[in-house]
Amino acid sequence: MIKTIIENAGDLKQTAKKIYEGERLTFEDGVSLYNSSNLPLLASLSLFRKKQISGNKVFFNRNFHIEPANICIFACKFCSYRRKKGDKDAWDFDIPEMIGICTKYAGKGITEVHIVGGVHPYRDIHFYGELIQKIKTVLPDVHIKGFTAVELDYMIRNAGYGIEQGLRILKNYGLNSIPGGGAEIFNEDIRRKICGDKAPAQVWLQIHELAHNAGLPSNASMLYGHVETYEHRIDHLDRLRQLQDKTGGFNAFIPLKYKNINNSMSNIGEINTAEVMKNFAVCRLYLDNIPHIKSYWPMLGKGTAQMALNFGADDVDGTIDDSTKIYSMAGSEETSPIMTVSEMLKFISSAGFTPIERDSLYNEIFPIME
Ligand code: V47
Ligand code: SF4
Repeated sequence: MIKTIIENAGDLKQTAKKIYEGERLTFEDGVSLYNSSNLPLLASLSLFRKKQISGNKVFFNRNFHIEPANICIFACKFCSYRRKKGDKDAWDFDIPEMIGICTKYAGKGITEVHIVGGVHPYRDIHFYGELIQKIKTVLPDVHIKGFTAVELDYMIRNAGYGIEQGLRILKNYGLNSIPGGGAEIFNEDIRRKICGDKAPAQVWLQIHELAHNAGLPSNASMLYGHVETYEHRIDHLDRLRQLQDKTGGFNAFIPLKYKNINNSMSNIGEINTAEVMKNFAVCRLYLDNIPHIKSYWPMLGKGTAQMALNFGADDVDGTIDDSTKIYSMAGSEETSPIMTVSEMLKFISSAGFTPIERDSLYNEIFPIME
């Protein structure tokens, strides 16, 4: 079977051979995978690799999001979420309001709260530190995965600390890990075009490196399908792969497909599903040292998210409970993303995989309580 696949891989024969032999792909291999339109081959290669890493398992967790504010000092062109203070659909929660949200989850088996919002003009790490501390009084066992590197950079500097010290302070408040957002595309020219005012690539990478060194694991992401080329994507994956070689601190990678509703780049169309699947496959194959690839269903929609499990993804994120607006505001078909655990089990098993509940560090949770 493997021999036949390699023999029939045409121009990708050498790359396919490397994948089956466990050899690291080069930049050129990555670009040639992207340039191929042989989707069945990309599916077999990436599924082969996924199965080496996680067998037939697909992971999910029980989580909800807190989005503290959608006001932001930056103006990323792809963002459909940011509002000016005073706009009728702007929000800016104080700590009691956010603790009120958490209280309704007490005793419900939630293992993770994901906190990401706009880069707030005057909140600093002590505000978010107090939030973290208070969440843990309401949900003592919950894992707090919070704040993109871009949010961290601003909130830490705003309080007058260096990044290393700021991360230590947040860890002492109870922060457990860092989500993957804010990475966008690392290439400097493209970053300047789509989000010129936000923290540059080297700051994003440095914050994740310092976080890993401080014992805070993290995720990574890539916003793709806008004005970048395949070479820019491989450059992005390559910088992540190099950092992971150094620290081993990334748990999961999330490819974030650009959604084009209600933002300043809406004139750019969205890429099609075949391109989304190709991207999952290439990310799985190129990032040979990041264990999990996340098919983020609130953004992709359930059908596409299931399909991506055949192109290397082994995680679908969580139950969400209709607690995030980032993607519905950008045009996702999941306008109120929510899945019960029973729905989650069917969602994964009907795609042909074995659902596994996990905690935020990918420890498996048994038995699964529906
Ligand atoms: O950084 C914003 C992206 C990210 C759009 O770590 C958009 O488990 C597509 O951090 N089209 C934030 N993407 C989301 C994030 C995240 C999401 C899921 C899982 C995890 C994790 C982290 O959302 C931003 C940006 O890259 N984004 N607008 C848009 N129009
Ligand atoms: Fe602000 Fe994040 Fe939107 Fe950029 S993507 S404008 S940093 S909320």
